[in-house]
Amino acid sequence: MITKLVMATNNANKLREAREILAPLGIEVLSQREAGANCDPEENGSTFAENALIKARAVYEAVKLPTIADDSGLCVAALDGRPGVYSARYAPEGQHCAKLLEEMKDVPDDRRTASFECSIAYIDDKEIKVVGGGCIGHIGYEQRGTNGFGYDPVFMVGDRTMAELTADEKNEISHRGAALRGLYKYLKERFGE
Ligand code: ITT
Repeated sequence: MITKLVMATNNANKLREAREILAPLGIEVLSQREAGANCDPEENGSTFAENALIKARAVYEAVKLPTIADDSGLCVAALDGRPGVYSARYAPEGQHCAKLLEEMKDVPDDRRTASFECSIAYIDDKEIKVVGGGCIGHIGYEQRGTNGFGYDPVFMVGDRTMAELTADEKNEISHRGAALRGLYKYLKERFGE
């Protein structure tokens, strides 16, 4: 079984969550910086999978070690799936939740469904694999909680926001947790125990 992966990301929260989820499975995650890469390729794909591949390829070419990349975002039904692949670019830093709440202010309870989506691309010297995960919830009316990052304070699962969950609770149900567990299954099938 593989024991080390490089993660192609500049997002420290994604890196932390990937480490929390993969460490108990015996996989150490190095940041791209720790692996000696400094990449920030243009994410011009039209799907999460395409963008994950763009990021994974860029870092793999630099480090030539098994590499993963996460592309993820929030899809809101009432907004026809926006912000989707534009989730990071939806608003200036720190203003994403406020902008979303403003856009959703007249949307009634039964039309506030949303999902977090995540694609993880894996590349090594022989194979490329993309796995995905999703998490369904709804958009609240105010920001609540201080855990997590990004849209977590407005994304409700049941009666709590994702930012009110502990790290373990989030990882158990999150889009990223689901995708990384899919990656682990693939790696196990390929490399054995
Ligand atoms: P890298 O491309 O360097 O990995 P990024 O933050 O730019 O980092 P993305 O392009 O994949 O990542 O954008 C994803 C955005 O979607 C991210 O900035 C968050 O705003 C949001 N997002 C993704 N996963 C999330 C999560 O678990 N909780 C809250 N928001 C999330």
